[in-house]
Amino acid sequence: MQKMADFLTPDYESEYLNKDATAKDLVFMGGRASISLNGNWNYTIDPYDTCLRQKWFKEIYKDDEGRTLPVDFSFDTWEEIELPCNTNTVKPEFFWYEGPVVFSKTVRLKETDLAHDHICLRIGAANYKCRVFINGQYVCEHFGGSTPFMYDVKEYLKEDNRIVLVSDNTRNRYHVPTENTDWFNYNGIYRDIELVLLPGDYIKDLKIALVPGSAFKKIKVTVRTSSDSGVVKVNIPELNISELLSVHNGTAERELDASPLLWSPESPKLYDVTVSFCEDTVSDKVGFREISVKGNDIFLNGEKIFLKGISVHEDSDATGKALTDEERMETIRVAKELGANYLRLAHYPHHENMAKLCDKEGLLLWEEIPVYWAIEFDNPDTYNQAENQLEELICRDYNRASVIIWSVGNENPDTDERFKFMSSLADFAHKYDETRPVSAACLVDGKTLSIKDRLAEKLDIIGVNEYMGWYSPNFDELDMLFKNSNPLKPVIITEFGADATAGLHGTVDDKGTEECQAEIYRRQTETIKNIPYIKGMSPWILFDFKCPRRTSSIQGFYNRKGLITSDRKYKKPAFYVLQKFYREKN
Ligand code: GCB
Repeated sequence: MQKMADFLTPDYESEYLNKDATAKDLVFMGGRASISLNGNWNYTIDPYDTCLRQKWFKEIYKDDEGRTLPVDFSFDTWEEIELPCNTNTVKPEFFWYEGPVVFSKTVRLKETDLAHDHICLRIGAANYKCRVFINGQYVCEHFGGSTPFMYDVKEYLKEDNRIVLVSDNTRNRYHVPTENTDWFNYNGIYRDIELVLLPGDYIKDLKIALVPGSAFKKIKVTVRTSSDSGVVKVNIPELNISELLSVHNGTAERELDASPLLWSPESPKLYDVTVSFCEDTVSDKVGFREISVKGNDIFLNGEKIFLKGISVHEDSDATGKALTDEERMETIRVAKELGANYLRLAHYPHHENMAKLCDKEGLLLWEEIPVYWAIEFDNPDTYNQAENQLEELICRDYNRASVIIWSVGNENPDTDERFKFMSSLADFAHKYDETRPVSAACLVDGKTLSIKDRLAEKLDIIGVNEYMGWYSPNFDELDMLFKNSNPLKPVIITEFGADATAGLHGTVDDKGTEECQAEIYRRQTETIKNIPYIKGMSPWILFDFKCPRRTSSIQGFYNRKGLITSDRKYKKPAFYVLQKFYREKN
């Protein structure tokens, strides 16, 4: 009967929409014990969402009278897949697959594991919706394809467990991002999966940073705890800091006197920080630096800085979005070879290790949430998804010195609904993090050919995407754009660029050739260098990347605006034009 009912219930999804894992469920991760669930899982694509419709996770193999029923799944004999990964990259026939994928794993836990008061499932990222089932029960869902989620699953666990995950990358108008993007919508569970073991009283969150305007002499520590009161111990041995802070209403907060060596790209000094509360201890490696904005300038540690950057997607021919640390290090190395001190991580939160590696290697970062192009700005649910992703991102990366700017979106139409939506996000970012400027990559105002966007009043730094010489063929408009503008805040040219197919040659006027791309970089940099209010740039983009919208015979489903080919092997001539510009900028 149950199987009869499932296809008679069109609204099968509604019962899974009531238990969201949100930013409020995230727990600080540094130095924590956990059980990795990476590795082999059984899986199937499930194009008709039958796992949710028929409730496969309940594993009903017999009817009430003990007779064997036919089933449409076989958790333990499905093919194996090694998670994390993008399902699209494991088989050529899955490349264009968009829809639910079901993963199953049996997990044996020791008595000592189960003795922990809290056991949280943490998934670094699953695109876009992910539903979790443990031992036949629905546990939670998460919306948002690039931020981590966590949920206390202790009550569902026993010694032998079956965990079923359903991730679904079906694009949807009301999601963030929406249906239409200029990048590939990879499927699957593509960042780490783990069970995090926590004691009864534990540290929920640790934020630590230099106090803005304290002449680099004060460090503010904020610790949120699971219980209302108690004492938190903060240790930074290299700074001779060992302090006890009392917890009131679940928060301990203090400004500590200190004179740390300041973190910068030239000297990325990190300090070991340890915080304890009851039986719980967490740790982090933290750099102390101040990023600020005044007039048209950006300051790092009180000194004016020009952000010599390049934009990057999280995409690789080999691994899709499930990049390895080696690939991330390669990106950092190549950016440094380019002469960059800064990366724009476009257009969504990249893996948390990227910011950790940039902390260590000394690169500044712009981090962004995928409020991209025209999304449903008038939909409160869409807003909640965007704000939750922003909170998850800030919560994850607050302690990363490399991260200097939060971006609340990219190229959005200047409508009233969008103004309200993105103003609220900017206000949220300011409230949640008082130490970092907020920005967004805005469109040029086509009517006045100037930098003019109502959102600018809510931003500390104005990002501008302009494609003079490419989408706007008249290059002379670039001069006019800058002459027509008088921004009262620093401007970063968050994008300019041009496609170039490696090996395609012609004159500088032949679109798509290496020569044309190099010429556009030459003219752009020549113009930008004379504009006093431009304080940084992140041209589009370091590597060619996969993109379903790009179907011409020379694109072949790739956006070819990279300075380097997607296999990361060939540097186009524009790479060297930008390298020369950045070297001379010193
Ligand atoms: C843009 C977008 C970026 C695209 C790029 C392009 O303005 O922000 O996501 O990939 O242009 O190549 O058209």
